[in-house]
Amino acid sequence: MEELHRTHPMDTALKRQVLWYLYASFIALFIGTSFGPFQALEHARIDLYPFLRLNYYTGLTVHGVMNALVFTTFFISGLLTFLLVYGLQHPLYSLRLGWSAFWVMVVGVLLAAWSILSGNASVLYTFYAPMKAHPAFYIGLALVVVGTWLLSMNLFLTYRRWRRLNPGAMMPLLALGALVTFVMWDIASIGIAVEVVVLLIPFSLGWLNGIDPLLSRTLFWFTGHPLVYFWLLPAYLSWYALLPHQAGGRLFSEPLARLALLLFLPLSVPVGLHHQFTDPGVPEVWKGVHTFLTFAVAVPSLMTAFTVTASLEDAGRRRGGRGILGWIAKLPWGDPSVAAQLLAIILFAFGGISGIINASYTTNLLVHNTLWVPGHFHLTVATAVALSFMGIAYWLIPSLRGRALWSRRLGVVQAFLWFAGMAIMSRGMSWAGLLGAPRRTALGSAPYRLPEWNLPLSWAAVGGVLLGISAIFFFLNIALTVWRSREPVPLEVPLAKPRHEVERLPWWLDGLHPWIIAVGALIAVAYLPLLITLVAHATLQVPGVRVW
Ligand code: HAS
Repeated sequence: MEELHRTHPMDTALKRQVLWYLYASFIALFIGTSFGPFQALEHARIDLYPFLRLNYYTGLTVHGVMNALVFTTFFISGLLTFLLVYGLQHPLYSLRLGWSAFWVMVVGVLLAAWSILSGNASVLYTFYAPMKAHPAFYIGLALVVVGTWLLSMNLFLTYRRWRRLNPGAMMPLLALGALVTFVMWDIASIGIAVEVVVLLIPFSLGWLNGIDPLLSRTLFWFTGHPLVYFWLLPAYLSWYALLPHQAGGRLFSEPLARLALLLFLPLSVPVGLHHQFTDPGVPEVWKGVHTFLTFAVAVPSLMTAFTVTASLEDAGRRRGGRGILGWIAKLPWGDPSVAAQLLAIILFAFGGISGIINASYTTNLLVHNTLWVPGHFHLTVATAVALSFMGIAYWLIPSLRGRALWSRRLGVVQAFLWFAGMAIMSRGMSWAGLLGAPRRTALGSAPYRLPEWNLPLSWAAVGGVLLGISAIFFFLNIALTVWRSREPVPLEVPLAKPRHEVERLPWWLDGLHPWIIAVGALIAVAYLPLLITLVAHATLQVPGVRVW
């Protein structure tokens, strides 16, 4: 029997703070996912938006902002605070700073939500200029970013104090994963901070005559692509450091896990131009450099596919699995936390492959701005990330509250339903995209709608409804765990042991400094010349538009 790792004997105060981050994330997810079935049904010509007195584009903005930006950010902030403190076995530097970050983010979200729901910011979650939203939308999003910076400061200060007390000690894997995620995010978010503070807020307040759409999009994607790894890395950390133990096995290789996580630091950032292949005004050479680097950033994910599968195979064989694939059936599929994460991993294989298709310049021209792209990102952020986070919530919320999950069976059903719904919906979207159906469009009422889109769009609608039911099961289970569950459980963190204990590591696998220098160098080579040219030629003259 593996030793169960008990948390640092500190704080109910820390637990409360982490729980509030998680609760806030679930409120955002609840609002965001509620709009999902409306989106999918609209595509099948069942438009329920008039009943809400909203339109498709407002609904899509709420859906994208609440799910992709707010749910993820709050969940990651809570989870990584907890994992860093647990990993270091060292108290958080400042609970007050943690709460300040929380409230700054909450105020930001309320401002952005008000501007969207009042019909003043239906600009979708990418808020491309020259669309012009109410200033409250941009100020709100800026506050959310400031909140993440405060939170990362707290994590870095915690680490620094631990390091002073433990000179020479190896940085635990959980802490390494948490710090890599936030260092990468802090560097990446500079792009969006400059875009919002220097361009969009003055633009929306009428202080600028107009905007330069190319400069603003380029700054957006400087942050926009690494953002997807900000979402993904906490899920990877769970797949590497926790899931193997939950499944009954060990981490296949800790050095390989560290190398994969660290590689994301330099490789995540200088790839944003793969979202701008069709933008005139970006020279081909930079698109080529970013294509190369996009293929490079798939490498740590391919390493993850290998290491995580090997760890799970170890678990399945220790549980009596035989033959080439017999170990898969022996994994504990009846554990909702494990089932959710395994299903997330399986669908991520398809999400990753579709990402590589997107990254190829010639095939990107075929799929860009079509429904293929939402087909891709519902397998990545809405499955690999969101379903993994649900799986993590199934052990973390009971552990933090000291009360058992209300229903394990409902959790397993919910995970399978999410898997099925997403597989069907994403297949429908990708199929329609290949037939030319555009994304970000109310297709139900589009006059150019082609008859051959009907079948795939009805697949998307069926998948969307299954996802809606799965979401209801998830929220029900969590709400009943919080309000009704009485069975006591101890705080246990399912930390996986490596197959081979690591006593010493090369210095470059035990610290972030060389990797931070590498990210600076890569940005200087792959982004700086383009950004300097765009700034030098910026013409802030395109007037704002309100297309909704
Ligand atoms: Fe992406 C667009 C390229 C990964 C999210 N992506 C998007 C957008 C989002 C998004 C939200 O190059 C839309 C943005 C918008 O609104 O315009 N993406 C990639 C590439 C990867 C990739 C190359 N994307 C992600 C992840 C996301 C995400 C991760 C969220 C978390 N993406 C693109 C491109 C576009 C794009 C273009 C622009 C498209 C356009 O034209 O607009 C790679 O990082 C993927 C690497 C992953 C793999 C898979 C590894 C597999 C694993 C599991 C294996 C499982 C096994 C089974 C073996 C190579 C780890 C195990 C067995 C068991 C029993 C469990």
